[in-house]
Amino acid sequence: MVQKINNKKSFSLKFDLLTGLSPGAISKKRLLSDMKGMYYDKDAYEKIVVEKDAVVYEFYDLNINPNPENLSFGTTILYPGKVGDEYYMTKGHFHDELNTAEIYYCLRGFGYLLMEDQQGRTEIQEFKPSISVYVPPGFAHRSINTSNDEPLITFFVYRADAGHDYKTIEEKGFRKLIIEKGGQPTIIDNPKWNIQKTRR
Ligand code: S6P
Ligand code: ZN
Repeated sequence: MVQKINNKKSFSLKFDLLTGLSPGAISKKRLLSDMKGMYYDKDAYEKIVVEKDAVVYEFYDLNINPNPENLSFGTTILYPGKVGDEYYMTKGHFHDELNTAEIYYCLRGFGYLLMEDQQGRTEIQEFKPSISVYVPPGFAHRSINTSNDEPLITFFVYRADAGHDYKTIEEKGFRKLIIEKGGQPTIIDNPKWNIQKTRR
């Protein structure tokens, strides 16, 4: 949406249960080329991005006034696919306002929400239709689609002034990854996790 949403007025917005898309808002798209450095298999990434710069996911970032009393919400549509043996995923981020939580609700598909705090504690919750997930304050979060053929569609709600810190994850990555091994989603230690750099 181009205009700031007036938080003194109610409004409603449709999100399609099958596609996750909203006819009333404009989604932000992240292509493979926007994901440089996020996948651990650099060679597989370089190869696939040249072949076809596919859309990995799209999501809504409504223009809600960023005040602590307001909430922002929308859907994320994470398409199925892999880079090497690593499933399509969102970039993942901490909130700038670190102590703000978030709620996800899975509308369609299968996957995981990977979470990690600054002390290195990892939390992983499974996504399947009708499951809601609470992201505690202070945890970076990344969605991962483990289906071969179905989009992972989630609805999210968070404090409108939370802000997004992408830099930390771009520089360090998550400590854990979820990859396909023997046909199954498998949690591994991130071989590229960068212990040298600290947040902020
Ligand atoms: C916002 C919330 C989601 C993500 C979206 C895309 O706090 O967690 O809307 O923005 O799933 O992921 P990312 O990591 O690219 O923002
Ligand atoms: Zn978030």
